[in-house]
Order: sequence, then C-alpha cells, then structure tokens
Amino acid sequence: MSRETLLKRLQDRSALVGVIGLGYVGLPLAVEFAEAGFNVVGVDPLTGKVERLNKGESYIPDVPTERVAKLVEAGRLRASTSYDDLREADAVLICVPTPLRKTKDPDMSYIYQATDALAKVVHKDMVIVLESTTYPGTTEEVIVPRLTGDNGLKVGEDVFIAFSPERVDPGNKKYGTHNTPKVVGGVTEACREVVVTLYSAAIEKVIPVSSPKTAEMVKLLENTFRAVNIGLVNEMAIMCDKLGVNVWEVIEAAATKPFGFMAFYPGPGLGGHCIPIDPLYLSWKLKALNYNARFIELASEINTSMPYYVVDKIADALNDDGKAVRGSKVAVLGVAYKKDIDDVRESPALDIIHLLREKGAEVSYHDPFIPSIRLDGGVMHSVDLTPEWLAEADCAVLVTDHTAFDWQWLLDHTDLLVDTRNATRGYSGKARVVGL
Ligand code: SAJ
Repeated sequence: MSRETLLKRLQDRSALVGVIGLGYVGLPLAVEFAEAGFNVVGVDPLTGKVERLNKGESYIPDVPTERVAKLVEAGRLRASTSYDDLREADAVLICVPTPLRKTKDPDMSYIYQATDALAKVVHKDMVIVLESTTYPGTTEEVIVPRLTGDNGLKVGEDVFIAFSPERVDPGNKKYGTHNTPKVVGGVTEACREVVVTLYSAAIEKVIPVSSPKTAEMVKLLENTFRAVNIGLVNEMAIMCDKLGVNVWEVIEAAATKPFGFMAFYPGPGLGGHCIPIDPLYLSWKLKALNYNARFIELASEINTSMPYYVVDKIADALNDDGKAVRGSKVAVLGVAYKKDIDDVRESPALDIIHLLREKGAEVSYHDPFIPSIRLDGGVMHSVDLTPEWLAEADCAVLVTDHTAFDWQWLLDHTDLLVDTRNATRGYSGKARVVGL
C-alpha cells in the first residue's frame, strides 16, 4: 500500500481504525469513528470492558448504550484484549492513562506498555496518534523510537505519527468528541496531512499545529490555565474569609465584566485525573531543564491545601456548637470529584473524609452516583439520604453539588451544614450554613 492509498482509505472510510484504551476518552472516540462509517476495533486489557462493549453495552455515562449497541450490531465496532487485532489496522489512536506516581512524577508505564505492544504489529502505511496528555516531547522522544527503532520503518514515509490532545469534559452535555475542535501535530508534513485527513473524517473541526510538541503543550496550557485559575480563586476564598467578605458575591459581581474576566469558583479542592495532574507533567519536564514552573507549583500547593481548609471549617463549626470533632458524626454529601458524574479519582472528598477520621470523627457519606469508595484500606458504602441520617449528624458537609440534591430539603433536615460549593445560596431553612 502507499500513502496515497492510506489517504484514500481514510477518505472513503474503508480504513480500519484501532483505539487503544477504552475509557472516558477512548470509548467516545471509537464510537465517533464507527458512526462516521469506519470499522473500529478497540483494545483494552480489562476483559470486563471488552465483554460489555461486545455485548453492545456502554459503561461510560456520556456514551448512551443505544449508540454502542447499534454499532456493535452493525459490525462496525468491536473490542478485544489482544493487540493482534490491530495487525490489519490502518490507524491507531492511543488513549491510555497518564497518572502520577506517589512521588508526583509522571507514570509513563501505560504509554510504554501500549507502544511496545503496538510495535509488534505496526506495519507500513499505518498512522498512529497519541491522545494521552503528557509532557512536551513524548511523541518524538518515546513513541517514534519505540515504533520505528528496529524495524526499518521511517516516520513520515512508512508510518505517520502525531499527537492530538483529548479534550473530553465528562458530563458536558453541549460539547462532545464530534463538535470539540481537535488540535493535531504531525511529526512531519506528510504525517500532518495524514492525521488531518484521519480526524476530518469523524470530527467537525481539525486544528493542525506545527509539531507534536506544540500540540502536547497546547493541552498543558489548557489544563494549567484551569488549575492556576482555580488555585487563584481558592486563595481568594481564603483571603475573603479573613476579610469577612463573601467570595461568591465578589466573583458574581466580577463576572458582570463583559470582557477580560472568566469566572472560576472556589471549592473543596481539585479533583479528576486531569487538572490536578497534567500541569505537574509540565513542571516535571521543566525541572529537567533546570526551570521551576512557579505558577504550577503554587497552584498545586493551594489546591491541595483546600481539603485541610474545609476540615478546619468543620472543626470550627462544631466548636461553635460546643462539640469536638472527635466523637462527632459527620454526614458527607457527594464524593464525586465534580457534580453529576460517577468518578472519584483524586476527589477532595476522599481527603476530607480521611482527615476527619484522623481527628476521630465518625464519617458517613451519600452520593447518588457513587455506591462505594475504597479508603484507608477499607470500603465505605453510600448511605440512603434520609431525615434520620441527617438528624443523627452533628454536621453535614456538602462536597459535591450534584443537581439531584434538593437544597431546601437538606436545609430543613439538618442543624449544621458546611457548604463548600455555595450550592444553598438563596435558600434558607433550620440549618446554620457555614461557607468557605
Ligand atoms: N473546579 C473548581 N472550580 C472551578 C472549576 C472546577 O474547583 O471553577 C474543580 C472541579 O470541582 C473538579 C476539578 O476542578 O474537582 C476539575 O474540574 P473540571 O471542570 O476542569 O473538569 P474535568 O477535570 O472533568 O475536565 C477537564 C475539562 N473540563 C473543562 O474544560 C470544563 C477540560 O479541562 C479537559 O478537557 C479535561 O479536564 C481533560 O481531560 O483534560
């Protein structure tokens, strides 16, 4: 086959598209390409996901099962645990996790494992795109050598390699994979042409940039922008508290400025597997270049201090009722890392519960999306949201402002509520409400 043939197969959608990693990024992407008319094979090491997908079931809330079922039935979409199923693939999209190690430096193990397995089936006229958020330089320093090092394949002639950052916002009803502009950076001009053709077949708007490193940096700017602004507004909350000013009113009024301002909101801390983590990939890379990314470090410091700040608020509120934290019953409302989703990764609620227990409080939680959590070597189960459960609590804490919560009902059924999201603004009931 030649590059021209590959381009033709991408244009007429006769190409076979492979997706490695069928999580909150990979599954929506696989569905998007299948709905665009391609045959898609997803590869994931977790047999549970593979079995459910092959039964036509979705396990990602943002992807309705009906969409998956239709594609599986039509033979457009299938999943496997074996990389052998990628032997015939013309395009492969790598969507594996890029977490941090305990030492807060990048854990590249998933990228290494996926790339080394792919290297065993890579062939001439294949296009490979890394979508996982990573430090600038990964595509050219890690992916290219591992895919072309000892098989004589040349990037830009035999294989076409690029970086294209995922931009999934879990729970976002307005923007999904199809209508979120896709930034792409090819290793060579020929790679760029192939990868633009690939994504243009399934995604509304494709934005080519000059290199993979540029595309890697675009993603890190996007998420560092959020982490730093959330850190700023969390510090604003601390300063307003000391000044006796309502930070939420300040932000609401500042947001009336029709230009040059973008509202962010304080909270119990920074959760999710992206915003707290991605900027540290950038600061880690710069440390190797003897540069200290001060905004990133400071934002991370402030954001990770918020769970401690919330626990201090709870302790002070109990103290005002003449109670110690030790022996008090605390009811936590919401543990997901943000509202209306079922993900607890890096959720500040886990830190808040851990810290309260360390101080001797008896903690239980209710979250309509999270039936159970693993914490401190044990398992906690979500309790039913009943008047009795709230009445028993010495303090209730709102950590995740799920839309399903009835704020008036909550205020009428508890005596003390620490509201870390300003969700009960405009409501009043018997509860004494303490904000951030
Ligand atoms: N948060 C605040 N204050 C804010 C906004 C968010 O405390 O003003 C907290 C949230 O509660 C959450 C964390 O920050 O714990 C992250 O929230 P997020 O809204 O950034 O949501 P993520 O991490 O699920 O998704 C983000 C995407 N979200 C948005 O752009 C709104 C986007 O930044 C990335 O596409 C995505 O991460 C990713 O995968 O990188």
